Amino acid sequence: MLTLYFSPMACSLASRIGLAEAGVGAEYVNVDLASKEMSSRGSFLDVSAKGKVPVLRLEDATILTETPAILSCIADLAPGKKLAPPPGTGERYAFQEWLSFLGTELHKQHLYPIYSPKTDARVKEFARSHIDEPLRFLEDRLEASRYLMGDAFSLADAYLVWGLILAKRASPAFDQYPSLASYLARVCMRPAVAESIAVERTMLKRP
Ligand SMILES: N[C@@H](CCC(=O)N[C@@H](CS)C(=O)NCC(=O)O)C(=O)O
Repeated sequence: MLTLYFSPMACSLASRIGLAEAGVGAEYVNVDLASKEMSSRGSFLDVSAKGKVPVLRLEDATILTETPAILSCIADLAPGKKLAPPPGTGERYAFQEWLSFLGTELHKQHLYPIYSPKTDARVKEFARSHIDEPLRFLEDRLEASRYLMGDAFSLADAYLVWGLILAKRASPAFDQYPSLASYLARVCMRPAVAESIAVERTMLKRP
């Protein structure tokens, strides 16, 4: 059985969506990111010295970190679902291109500093006031294309949908991006996406 280490509504949501879209069962372990503790399961740092979610533990006990690697792995576990282009094809490099863009240009440059308790106010403000750059690029792409990879949903979209949920809250200018807004609404209607978001939102509401 796979294990996904996650924190509710953190970037690990993309991996939960990936597993749900792939129809791959997993055990889910909730990590407290502040203390790095997992309730009654010890220190998360013993699972991954990086101390960041997501972590995917594979059947053979291999520990996989980094969202682009985890999403690629999940897609390859269920090739029939076509959640990523086959390895070794030119399209697969385009898929990796999107995962890298989302990870470096949107997630780590903007969403992470905006939402992390570790960043100070000036850094947060800089990240917030410059988030329109990647959002504009994504808006142009999704004005021309139904999904990041074209006509078909891929796990790059699983990463983007998480990013847009957070970006929508962070950017006062989000309503300037009609294609992103309609893409977000459309992708959130996919049953696997809707269910994954609902599960994690419920956890946040618990006392
Ligand atoms: N490079 C990692 C980044 C993962 C990451 O930043 N995770 C955040 C949650 S969105 C985290 O665990 N933060 C806790 C911390 O930084 O201590 C990836 O692509 O998965």
